[in-house]
Amino acid sequence: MSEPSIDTIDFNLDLARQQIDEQLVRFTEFDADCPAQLREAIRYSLLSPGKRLRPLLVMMACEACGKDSKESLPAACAVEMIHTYSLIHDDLPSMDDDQLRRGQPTCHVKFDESTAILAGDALIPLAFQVVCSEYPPSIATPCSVELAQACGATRLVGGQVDDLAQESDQMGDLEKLEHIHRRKTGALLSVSLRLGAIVAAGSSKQIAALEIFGKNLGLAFQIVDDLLDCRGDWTKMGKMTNKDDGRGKLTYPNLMGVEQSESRAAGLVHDAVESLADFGSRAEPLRNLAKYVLERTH
Ligand code: GRG
Repeated sequence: MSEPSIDTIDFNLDLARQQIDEQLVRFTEFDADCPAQLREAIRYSLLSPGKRLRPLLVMMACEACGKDSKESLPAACAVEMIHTYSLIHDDLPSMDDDQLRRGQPTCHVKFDESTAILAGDALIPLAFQVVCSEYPPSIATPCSVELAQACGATRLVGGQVDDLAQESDQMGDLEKLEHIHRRKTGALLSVSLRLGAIVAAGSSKQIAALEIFGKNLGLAFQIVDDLLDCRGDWTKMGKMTNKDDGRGKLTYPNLMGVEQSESRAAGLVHDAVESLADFGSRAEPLRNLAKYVLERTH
């Protein structure tokens, strides 16, 4: 395959975010059997101004593997649905008990707790419905299996369980911290890349390279998240900051200090970018996104 010109790989972030949001609106129209408040709560959380990092990773991985990113929009939306459910549930009083998310009141504060739980619940089957109804079985089946694994008991949910347990235990080391993050944060970032590659029929070599990219990017993302929490400006973050320290949480800055955390994150992003060497210019958007993860302020 010939290398695309710089014009064809010029990934327009605003346009991609607009395409994602248009599809999220379309997928949450629901028929009259959906109670109005449930529909409102789902849309309130799903369409709120998040960074859309995971759907962008799906689209960029698809582009890197040689297909038009638009083809990966349903898979991209499915990952954002799972991510949004996890945020709604993470914010609940029984978990993180947060009042603010993406710059607005959390779902249970805006509506009520049972509506928030059920809005999160409804997003999970919706994600699989979208994948299975928008793709032929040859794509829908592997995407569904990958997504189910990433959000199941050994990964997203398992990571969350261990993270909650660790809060009351307060003993831990780097190995334990990374084991939690590889599942709680890393699983959805990694599966985003894999889904993009599956939609584009990427080779196993390409998928392996994206896997390394995702692992390094996931940890870097989490280190930056911890750093933003300890020095963050909540008006930029759109959620309360300085929460981790107050609860004696196991974080990178608490374990290795701010400076070492910063250089670890930079090293991981460097390694992530290196892993994409074989993709040529088609992976430029992914490289830029990795650099953004390091520099982000929210
Ligand atoms: C409830 C099963 C379950 C899991 C919750 C997502 C999660 C697991 C917890 C959120 C708490 C947290 C700080 C997680 C680590 C980093 C993270 C996932 C931040 C949120 O992702 P962003 O920054 O959010 O991409 P936006 O709002 O931009 O989409």
